[in-house]
Amino acid sequence: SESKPSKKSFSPSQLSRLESLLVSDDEFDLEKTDMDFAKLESVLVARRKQELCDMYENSREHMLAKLERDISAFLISKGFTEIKSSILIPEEYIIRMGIDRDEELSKQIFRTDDNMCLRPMLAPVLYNYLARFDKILPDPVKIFEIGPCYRKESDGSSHLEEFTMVNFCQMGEGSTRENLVKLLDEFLTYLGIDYRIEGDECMVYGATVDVMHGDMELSSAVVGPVPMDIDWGVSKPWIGAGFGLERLLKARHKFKNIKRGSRSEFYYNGIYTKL
Ligand code: ATP
Ligand code: 9VF
Ligand code: MG
Repeated sequence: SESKPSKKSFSPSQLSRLESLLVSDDEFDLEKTDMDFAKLESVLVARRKQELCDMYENSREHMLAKLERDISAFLISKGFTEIKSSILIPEEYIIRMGIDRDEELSKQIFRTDDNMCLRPMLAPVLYNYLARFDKILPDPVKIFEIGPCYRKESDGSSHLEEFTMVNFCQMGEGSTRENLVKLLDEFLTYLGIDYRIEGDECMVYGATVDVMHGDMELSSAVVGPVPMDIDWGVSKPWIGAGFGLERLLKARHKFKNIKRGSRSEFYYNGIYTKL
């Protein structure tokens, strides 16, 4: 059998419009379809309107907010205490995390005035909580935070400059690699997301346990202690992991671009809103 010749070639602006409207469940292949632009656009617009109406009728939940609630409920059920700290943090915390001025991540920081910055990660304040709660709460101390983080990024489909991180950590008894891997498995099984674990290296922690979905990193997880603990007043073993929620949504919904699941005025639950 001969392959079907490509019948349609859309203009760049038509292609971009169709790609915005398309979701992963659609059966159309824009390179092979013999439908014309107007027909295809109207089919896709009708589907997306119907999906938004169904959401309005039935669930009314934003997928990013819902994922945050689900992750919170899971971690609370596992004995972790929920933290909400400020998104604006002292710039000094970046240096204390071992990220020197000439380091790549240091160049990605959104600095504000008064030596403050938008947090690029949750770890500094969680360190402070671990040090303080260790004097108050029984061992082990288990805490987590979920919220916006900011990094200047240049590369595309898996990076946002404004994203949502969950970082959970446990300090004290049971802070073993075995328990970390078990918790990661329970977490991803609960979320229904396929993953594999890989060893990696990063400048902040040294060796990391990376959680991958295809070639996308879902999480970097760490088994402490690490040398910088002493700068944060922490002196017990710990385990911790940081996941990007928009990457979890990208994996779960097979989004081509991470923007579909992010804070956005253009996409609602992965659906383009200019219909
Ligand atoms: P990458 O190497 O992919 O840029 P990273 O190793 O710098 O990521 P970490 O510092 O390990 O990222 O952050 C923990 C998690 O936060 C990542 O595994 C990822 O899920 C998420 N994350 C980090 N940066 C971004 C970003 N710019 N946009 C969306 N998610 C991000
Ligand atoms: C792993 C991702 C240093 C004892 C408070 C917990 C962790 C998370 C890595 C994150 C980061 N670390 N973006 O630490 O859980 O910090 O680079 Si704590
Ligand atoms: Mg990483």
